[in-house]
Amino acid sequence: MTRAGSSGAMPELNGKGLRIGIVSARFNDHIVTALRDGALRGLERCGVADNDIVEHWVPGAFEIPLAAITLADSGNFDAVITLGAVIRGDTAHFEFVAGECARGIQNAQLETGVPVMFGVLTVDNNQQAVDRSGPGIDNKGDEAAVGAVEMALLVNQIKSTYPTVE
Ligand code: INI
Repeated sequence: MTRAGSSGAMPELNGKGLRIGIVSARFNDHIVTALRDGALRGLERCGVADNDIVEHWVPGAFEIPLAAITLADSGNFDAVITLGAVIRGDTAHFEFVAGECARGIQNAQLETGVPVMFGVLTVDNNQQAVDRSGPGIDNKGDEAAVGAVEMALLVNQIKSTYPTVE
């Protein structure tokens, strides 16, 4: 039987014309810079133009949600990618920083209807962060970027297929 909609297979992603915002947290910037490089590689692979990418930095992961929801709410972006690294060994308030960051990012996409990707590492130690921010495909920034393109295309397709009924 043929049904409308997408299949479970990974779709061909053409990000040409998509406008993408990136919010990166400076805390643990040796890791976050590698996530950001991965995100840019992922976007380039998907055909997103350099000119269509806007980057903003915030002090730490706790500040990511406000910047992300402000970008998403502006109407200028098809998706927002958030990047950060919360490392348990570095902080006694890991649960608060990581939890509020994740909650705020989910809230940002649900409140605005714009995909906001969670490219924030929440790990026990520096080595786990290094392992997830490598120069190849093992990079959560790259993964978030490809996910941003997939979600932006999906949301745009759903909106154009099923325009809001007044
Ligand atoms: N911010 C991070 O992005 N990662 C961390 O590991 C971290 N630690 O360890 O505390 C961290 N803290 C700062 C926090 O995000 C805020 O910037 C700060 O509390 C000011 O609001």
